[in-house]
Amino acid sequence: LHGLSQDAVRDHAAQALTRARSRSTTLTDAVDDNDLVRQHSKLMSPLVWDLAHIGSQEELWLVRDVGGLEPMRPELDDLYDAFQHKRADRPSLPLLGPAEARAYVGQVRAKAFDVLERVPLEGRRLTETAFAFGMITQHEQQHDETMLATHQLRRGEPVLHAPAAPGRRTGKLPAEVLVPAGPFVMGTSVEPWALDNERPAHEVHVAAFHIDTTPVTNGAYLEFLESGGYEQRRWWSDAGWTYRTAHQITAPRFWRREPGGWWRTRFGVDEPVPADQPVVHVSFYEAEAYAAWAGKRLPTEAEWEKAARFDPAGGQSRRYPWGNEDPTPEHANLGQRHLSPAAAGAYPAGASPLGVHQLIGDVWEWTSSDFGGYPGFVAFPYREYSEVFFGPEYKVLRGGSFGTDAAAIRGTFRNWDYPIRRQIFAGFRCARDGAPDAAETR
Ligand code: AVJ
Ligand code: FE
Repeated sequence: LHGLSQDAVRDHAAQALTRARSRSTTLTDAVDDNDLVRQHSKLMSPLVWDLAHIGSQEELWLVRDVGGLEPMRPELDDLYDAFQHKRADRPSLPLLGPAEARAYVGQVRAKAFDVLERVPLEGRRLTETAFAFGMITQHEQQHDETMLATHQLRRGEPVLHAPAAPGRRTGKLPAEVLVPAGPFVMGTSVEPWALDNERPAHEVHVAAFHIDTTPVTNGAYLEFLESGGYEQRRWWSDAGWTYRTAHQITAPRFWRREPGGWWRTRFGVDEPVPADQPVVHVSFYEAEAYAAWAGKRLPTEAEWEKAARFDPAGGQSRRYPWGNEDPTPEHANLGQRHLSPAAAGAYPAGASPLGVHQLIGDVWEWTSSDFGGYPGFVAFPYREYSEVFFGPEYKVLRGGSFGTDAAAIRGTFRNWDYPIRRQIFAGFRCARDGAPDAAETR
């Protein structure tokens, strides 16, 4: 960051914001005004709420905080504060209509660009300003993934279109990879756009473990399902069994059994469940049950990050499995370029040095870890970003999905959700303990 000219920093920030806005526009222009204001699921906000909320956060952090400008629409602060109103209650608020919301986000963006033009980008101001613009870019991209999940819950004809995700581009891969015991550096203190919960960098000792080379595919998951996995109590945790019984969960969300086999609905398209793609729309509890059935377990968050970042050659932690360069379309299925996960083995260029594939992109991966702060955690810029969610109710997900933009994912990025959630683009991979090393157990 400090090696770049001020103009380069401004250009990068402006381009990232523009890319996020083009995504928000695609997602909100794809449907008519009725669909924009409607609540497609109690789990989600109306799309028009997400849109104006994106603008409201941008006004708060870029226009008022960084720019020091007067509030544009102070009466909107409460309406679009996610902590004031539950998602289920948002449709009954006096929200901006579609045309007003579009005008508002456009006005905010124009002011944010004025701020970016004139704010001095030197010393500490450089780091702080670059972070604020990065935070708002990621915030918009995160809501774009949320809006994509709303599209998946919407009924009706397909309105989003994209080329099919690639098939396998490797030979047959080994089922698992061994990650050797030893320390690695988890988290980051230097990544400019890293959020508070990814900080600081700290050394973690991880015992040897095996991890699946790819996320668990639909084909593998179907073996669990067809063998009666959903009916057999022994694979499920107590909480998982209570959940699957109370909600009568018998398959991943959006799947249905037809005489000829399993079908799914994906953004309005009905299609046979593709055996070679990672399973998506499963809860943490289903992931946990599958892993038990397979004689394995879910990876801890530290194991997942070591698999994704550890380079045995230098012992250093990489930004991404493939190295330090930002993701390209060859590395990972990100950015809503495809509207589904890609086949296992579709991204050989994105594999880690140890040979673990598709850690970034395709599906968010459930880990066994509760969401919490790293040693030395400091809430920034506000406790409500992550600290208020720390605790056992939330499980950590890693790696991003086909719906996540490259700007909002990296090896250190941490997502979290309730273990019952299935509308997010979540799948998983399994792990198991490695043989204890003689030198380790002495
Ligand atoms: C990190 C995805 C859990 O959507 O609740 C959006 C991101 N924070 N606006 C969420 C977020 C504030 C957050 N997740
Ligand atoms: Fe938000």
